[in-house]
Amino acid sequence: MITTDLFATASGPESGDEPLCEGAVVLRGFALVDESPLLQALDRIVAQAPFRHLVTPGGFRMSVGMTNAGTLGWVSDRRGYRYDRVDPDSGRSWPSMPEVFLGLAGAAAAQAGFGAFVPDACLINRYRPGTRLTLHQDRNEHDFAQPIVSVSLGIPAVFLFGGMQRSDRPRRVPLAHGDVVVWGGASRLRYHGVLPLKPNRHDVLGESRINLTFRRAGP
Ligand code: MD6
Ligand code: FE
Repeated sequence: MITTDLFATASGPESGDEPLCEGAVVLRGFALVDESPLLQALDRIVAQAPFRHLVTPGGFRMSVGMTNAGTLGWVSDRRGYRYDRVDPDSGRSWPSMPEVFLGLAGAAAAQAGFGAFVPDACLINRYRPGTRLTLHQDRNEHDFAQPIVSVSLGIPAVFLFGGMQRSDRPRRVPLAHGDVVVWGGASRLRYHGVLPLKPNRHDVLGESRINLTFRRAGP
């Protein structure tokens, strides 16, 4: 049978999609089509709001470097985790959400079956070889009916995809440059993390992995 898939990018699943669980899917290479505008937008954001190592409420400095774009940014300090309109390092608003970010996040969410996703926050994580992210839940957002769209750039990492309890043994999901994970519905509150990165180098991003996580944080 001959089929033409003219509207495949509009929404709905495609054959290269890898379901992880109900509500979670890996879209292999989905961000590659936007690679250079994404990287340019990232440079602009980092020039205005450089990566920094936040302190957890327990007093530990995070090994992941973080910054944000959008009206709300995720922050951590001795008082707790929260979203804030203001970058605590500069006292100014976070850099605005680039159009290419909004378009990519909306298209990925639609392909995963979550329509009308308009993120107001993009948390940007930078990992170096050896950097890890311990198992956690994302629960500082207002509405858990909204998915999260996670874009991997740079050197590869192994994503840990766990259950509803921290003690549930996680699956290991390799993520490469351009891969996108969409995460919502029944999976929205699953524990997850990132194994320590192996030494590696990416042509454009050097010895780093950049993860963009798009959220609808506010109402
Ligand atoms: C990372 N990602 O991949 C960290 N959270 O660097 C996350 O913590 C995350 O990728 C919620 C949903 C998707 C994610
Ligand atoms: Fe997370």
